Amino acid sequence: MNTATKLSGFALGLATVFAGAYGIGHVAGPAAPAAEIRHDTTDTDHDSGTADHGETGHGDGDTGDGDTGGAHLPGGLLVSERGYTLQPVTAPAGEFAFRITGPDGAPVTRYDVAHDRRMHLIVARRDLSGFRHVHPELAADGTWRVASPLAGPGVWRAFADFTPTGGEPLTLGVDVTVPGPLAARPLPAPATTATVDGYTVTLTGTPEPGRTSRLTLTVSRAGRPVTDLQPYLGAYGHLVALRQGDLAYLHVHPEGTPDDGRTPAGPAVTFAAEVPSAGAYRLYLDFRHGDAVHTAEFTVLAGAQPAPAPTTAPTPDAGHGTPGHGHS
Ligand SMILES: [Cu+2]
Repeated sequence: MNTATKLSGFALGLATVFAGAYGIGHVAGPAAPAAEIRHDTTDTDHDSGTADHGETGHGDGDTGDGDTGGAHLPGGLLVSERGYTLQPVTAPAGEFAFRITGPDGAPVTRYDVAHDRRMHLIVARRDLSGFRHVHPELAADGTWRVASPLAGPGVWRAFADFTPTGGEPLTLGVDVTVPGPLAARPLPAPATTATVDGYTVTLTGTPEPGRTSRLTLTVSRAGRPVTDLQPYLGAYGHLVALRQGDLAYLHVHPEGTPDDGRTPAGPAVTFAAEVPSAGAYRLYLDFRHGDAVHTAEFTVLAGAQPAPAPTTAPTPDAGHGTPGHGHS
């Protein structure tokens, strides 16, 4: 694929977007805050080795050594990190429950609010279908409970994205199996347009491994730009990216906030995202409009692809109903 051409086209598109965005409000005071707000664990600078150095005092910012090696694990790959462990607990049918145990082995009961909530629970099947982002309730004993977001059989990855009080942001992940017939769901082919709930969302930009890339998502409905997006968890959009193969987790928040006096309420929401490697990713954009939260999904390919995408949707003439055709 001609990556250079794609990227330069992307850059042109962004220039237009930013010119428009900055034209709307006057930027007063100091330079706009660094736009990138991530609470994935790539920021936290803890290696995958011994997890006993919980107070190293790193701030939220990346220390910026810019390495592309394996020193920084993306979030969500570990069930236990820095002494904190994600433990699903038995729950009644229709409910999902878990605890986070801390370095002392006891369930954590104190959390900082991040993006309006103390706990963000994201789930997706291992095949990247079934994405949900929900907010459990904390019981006094440290158990988090929520109506189960696991919509049907499959092997699910559940990500707990949180900040323990006195600690640093952390995303832990655990597999949860829901028994039942397993349906093969190939990763949808890469696309720059998604439709959800009557909205059309267009993606501009391509993530580049190991560096920050701008991704702009533009929302329209019935052919008209949506310019009255509603704030959702303190932003006009939340973007989660999951890497195909291991479900490495990135959670990105957009440039600008609803109350900063310069960020328009759509139709475009721009994110600064960094993916940790080449590969296929599924992007999930949560946005709020009409008093409901909608999720638009995209498959994107980052970096040089070693081969055609490992799984793609069958082409329309690929033989509907041909058993065994799904091997890819
Ligand atoms: Cu959340």
